[in-house]
Amino acid sequence: MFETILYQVENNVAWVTMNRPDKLNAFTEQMNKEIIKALKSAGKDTEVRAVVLTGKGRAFCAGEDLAGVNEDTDHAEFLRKRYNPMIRELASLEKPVIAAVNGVAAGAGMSLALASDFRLASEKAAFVEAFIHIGLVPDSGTLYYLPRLVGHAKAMELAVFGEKVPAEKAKELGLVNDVYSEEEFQAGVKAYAERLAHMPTKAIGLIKRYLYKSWDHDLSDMLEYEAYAQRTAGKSDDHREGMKAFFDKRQPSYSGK
Ligand code: T3D
Repeated sequence: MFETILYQVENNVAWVTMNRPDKLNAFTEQMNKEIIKALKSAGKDTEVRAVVLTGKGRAFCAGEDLAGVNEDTDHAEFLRKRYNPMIRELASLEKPVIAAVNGVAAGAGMSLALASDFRLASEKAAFVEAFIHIGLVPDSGTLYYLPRLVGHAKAMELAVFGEKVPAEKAKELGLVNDVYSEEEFQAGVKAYAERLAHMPTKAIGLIKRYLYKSWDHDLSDMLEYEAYAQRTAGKSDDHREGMKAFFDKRQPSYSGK
């Protein structure tokens, strides 16, 4: 079904693994398309309640495969056709997405991680805003996400100097949620993803949707969005189960509905 990625669903988690390890999982047009297809499929599949994006081999993703870029490349069309739809798909997927950053994430590979809802890093991971080294500007959502994650001043520094940020430093900056030793990385990501996959999925989807809205809406709008979101969440089976479990003094068992 896929040639450049692997896709597997296990314990309510969809694992999307970029699979061009000999090219540090650099993007090709086909890989962009296959990631979009995988995200759409995870969105539609009611069994899937969390998504993990990761890379095969020593890298997470080295950004665009530069072998495909030349003087005739129309960079704007490149982004509109290939990268922007991928980032939009990720942002609009109302299920939690974890970037499991196993190795270097550079250029649009870093953008993909930034657009995810959670970033878990192996101690071997590093983040590079590589664009500047080839005279380009950060794209694929980085100019949106980066300042929101690390603040304007740090975003400017990372984007302009393009220095490699190791995992621990990335955690200090607020770029990643957690760092694991190489040995513990796989099990740590699995536990994190499965924990998310057994939480109230609808409520998580609503949290994601309205946190995005908060970035360009005022308090008054947000109070109204909260009321709307709470009505929706309040009608879910998971709310009913959470309430029942509270009064029964037991752990809730959420269905994601
Ligand atoms: O129109 C547009 O272009 C807009 C779209 C833009 C999207 C983008 O992502 S632009 C940014 C593209 N990415 C980069 O510029 C990153 C380039 N790569 C690097 O900076 C470094 O390779 C890394 C920091 C990712 C990793 O460094 P390191 O030291 O671990 O590995 P390396 O030795 O540099 O690379 C290993 C091999 O992978 C090497 O090939 P070789 O010498 O073994 O044959 C290297 O050329 C190749 N490689 C790494 N990144 C890419 C790549 N080949 C093609 N495309 C790459 N992006």
